[in-house]
Amino acid sequence: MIKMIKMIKLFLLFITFTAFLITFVIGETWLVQVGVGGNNVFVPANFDMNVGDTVTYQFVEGTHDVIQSDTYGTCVKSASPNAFSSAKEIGSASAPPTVSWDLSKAPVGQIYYYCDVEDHCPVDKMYAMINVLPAGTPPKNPGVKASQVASPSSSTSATTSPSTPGKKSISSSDKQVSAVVVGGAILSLIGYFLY
Ligand SMILES: [Cu+2]
Repeated sequence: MIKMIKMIKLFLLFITFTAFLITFVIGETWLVQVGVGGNNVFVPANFDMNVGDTVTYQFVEGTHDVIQSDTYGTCVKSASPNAFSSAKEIGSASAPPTVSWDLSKAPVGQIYYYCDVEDHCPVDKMYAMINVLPAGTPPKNPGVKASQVASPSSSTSATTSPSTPGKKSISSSDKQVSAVVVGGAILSLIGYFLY
């Protein structure tokens, strides 16, 4: 009977630690599509995420880039020495190039960026923002999770519906999850022996 209770305790500890690690160690990856429908746009142009998350830009049409700015709607590169800027990417609906912006060290607050190709920013208002929330704060205006979007080869239009369940990419994210499960198990065992 005592063994049974210990087993249940161990299981609960395992669940707790795993949930904790998933929430705070693995950041989410958010997808922003660039040039959707041949327009000079970032989609979505405004969303909430948490500290530790990453944003992946998928260039689906036209030629664009991603340049960080210091204020919203300005077409001038940020003065920060670590300001983010991507190369100019040529969009493709069937095999879109992607650029990832690691915001794992971004402070809580708003991050602004724009496209500096031709007059996309001043004329077509090709600028956008990300609202970075503290870890654990649920986003009120969540973006599109990269894992929710079907792979480009299986989608028929350039505008992929965010609600499409899509295929999960079996790659580094799954390895990360298994690492977390192993970590959770180790921590649970430590907890088990401490009791
Ligand atoms: Cu552009």
